[in-house]
Amino acid sequence: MIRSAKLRISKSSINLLTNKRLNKFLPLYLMIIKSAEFQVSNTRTDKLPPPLLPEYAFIGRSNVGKSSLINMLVQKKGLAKTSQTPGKTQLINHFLINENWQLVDLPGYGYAKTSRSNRADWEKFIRYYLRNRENLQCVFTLIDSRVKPQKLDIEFCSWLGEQGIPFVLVFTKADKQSRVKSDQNIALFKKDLLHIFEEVPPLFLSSAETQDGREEILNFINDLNQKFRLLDVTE
Ligand SMILES: Nc1nc2c(ncn2[C@@H]2O[C@H](COP(=O)(O)OP(=O)(O)OP(=O)(O)O)[C@@H](O)[C@H]2O)c(=O)[nH]1
Ligand SMILES: [Mg+2]
Repeated sequence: MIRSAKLRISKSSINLLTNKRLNKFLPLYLMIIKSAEFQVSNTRTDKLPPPLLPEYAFIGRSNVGKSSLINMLVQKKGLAKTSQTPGKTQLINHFLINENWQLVDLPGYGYAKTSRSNRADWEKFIRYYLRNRENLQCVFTLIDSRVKPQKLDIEFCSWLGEQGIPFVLVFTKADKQSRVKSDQNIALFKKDLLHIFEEVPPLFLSSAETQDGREEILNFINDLNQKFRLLDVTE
């Protein structure tokens, strides 16, 4: 049994962020995005930007909406390339936000048209990045809110937990069905995770269309940014 998603933030702040009732009493100041720039694309982990700024990686099945969510968060359409065809993002793409933190768009997993050896390469490369990136503060694991829990997603969360990699869940494309339907799928997903984890990580419901979830996700990132210390990296 994996204890928790081991977030490097205090438990109380997780509760505040995820408890809707308490949220009402939080001073809601939204992080302002002043700049969002493409930095670099990589197929190799030894060419990544130096690990000096807090970093957040977006991962999930092909087509789940990783690139769209990044664009929605920073309000810059076309910054991360999106496509109706799965498998668009093939590289590790770094974006510099407000000149003091980084978003990372990762290739999707479970892309059926990729050959088995390509998939194996993907696995090695991405898993190496996730395990070894010193400044990675949190992995945003995206799940399609329209579907029932998928084995691949659960296995991936389980692997993150085993590795002690901090992660949260973002259920995407909320605009595509009713809130009730999304909530049902989220509840099923939580139930499956509770077979593996003692508690579920923080989760968000989002839509790149309606911008739902933007405020909550940016507040969450802002909170972790405040806690980032370069010392953590060099220790
Ligand atoms: N209605 C709706 N469509 C979305 C949303 N998010 C993404 N899409 C659409 O879903 C498709 C895939 O979006 P992407 O952002 O490219 O997905 P991705 O996860 O980056 O895909 P890969 O890079 O191929 O792994 C595009 O046609 C998007 O317009 C959303 O919240 N609502
Ligand atoms: Mg993409």
